[in-house]
Amino acid sequence: MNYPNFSSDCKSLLCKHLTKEIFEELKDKKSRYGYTLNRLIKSGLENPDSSIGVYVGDEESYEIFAPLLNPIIQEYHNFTNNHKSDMDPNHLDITNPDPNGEFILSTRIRVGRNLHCFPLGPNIAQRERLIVECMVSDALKSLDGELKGRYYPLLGMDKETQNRLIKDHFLFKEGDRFLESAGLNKEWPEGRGIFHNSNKTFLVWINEEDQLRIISMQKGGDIKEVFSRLSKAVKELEKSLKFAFSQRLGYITSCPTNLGTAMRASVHIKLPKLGKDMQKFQSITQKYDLQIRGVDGEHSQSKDYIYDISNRRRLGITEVEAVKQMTDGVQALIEAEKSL
Ligand code: ADP
Ligand code: ILO
Repeated sequence: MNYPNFSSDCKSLLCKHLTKEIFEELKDKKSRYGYTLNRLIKSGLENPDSSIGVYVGDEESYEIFAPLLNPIIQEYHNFTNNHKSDMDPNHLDITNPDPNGEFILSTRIRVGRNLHCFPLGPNIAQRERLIVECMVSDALKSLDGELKGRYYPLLGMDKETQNRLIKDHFLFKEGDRFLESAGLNKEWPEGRGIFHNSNKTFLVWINEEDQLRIISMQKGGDIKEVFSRLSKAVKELEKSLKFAFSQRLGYITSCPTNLGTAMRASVHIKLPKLGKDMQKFQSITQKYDLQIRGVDGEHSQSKDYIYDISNRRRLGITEVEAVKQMTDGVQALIEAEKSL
């Protein structure tokens, strides 16, 4: 493998941080599960419009390829060391930023998790993926009360049901080209699926970008209630599943942007006036370190001035702090919208 030919307009953190020296240092390294530099950077090379450009195949690769990954982690999270966790909803001092339901359509908080002792999705074998599906769907059977639900494998799900779940924002999309290049779509749809309770306020995606995406969501802006449900569910699942975690990087995920809390707390919010003044809009999101996504998730466009607003940073910040920061930012956006 030769040093890649990055185009001059490449903006990914991969092309910024993969110097010739680092490339030479890492090009022949391999993790115990067989992950290589070639595979680490494949998605970024095949998708030159990537913003990050790497997917990690196992926990050990975060150490082996640290000369490339650490600067990427540092730049994305502004932090590299010693994750702190706090998922105690009693520590979350917030109120609903939109009590009259004028702006916030829905709230969703998810965390990514992967099982200890397994390679991550980009490097998992077909059989191992099936074992993960079995272990996680079994663990989910023990949930009761509000969290009680059923697992629906993607294999065998009819297209109409699948498309409706995607359209209603409950299920992951199919055929993401970034994940495809990283090897995350291999043997699709086998081993993938969704668990949810009857009113779809608690959901778990199995074997998408991470082995678990644990999700709490509901209509409106009661962010604390959404967080409390998520916190309870994670605690329950930890009784039967051991998640990959390191003191330095927090919860281990296949994309370095998700390390640490692995949490993305978002609202879908309608902001027609701010949507016409992107400079003002972005000055507020930058101040609170928030990310603006389209209404159908990452790499989608906003429709009817509805935006997905979430915390950008996940490492070096606790879960409670991330949710608080998102809530404060959303409050500021609502005030700005009202003042226009
Ligand atoms: P993730 O959050 O898991 O990183 P995406 O950005 O692709 O991934 O979002 C996944 C799905 O969740 C998409 O359908 C998206 O529209 C939906 N979603 C995200 N935030 C909210 C929200 N606050 N309310 C309703 N749906 C949401
Ligand atoms: N690999 C894509 C997406 C990066 C961040 N999003 C995730 C983790 N889904 C890119 O480099 O733009």
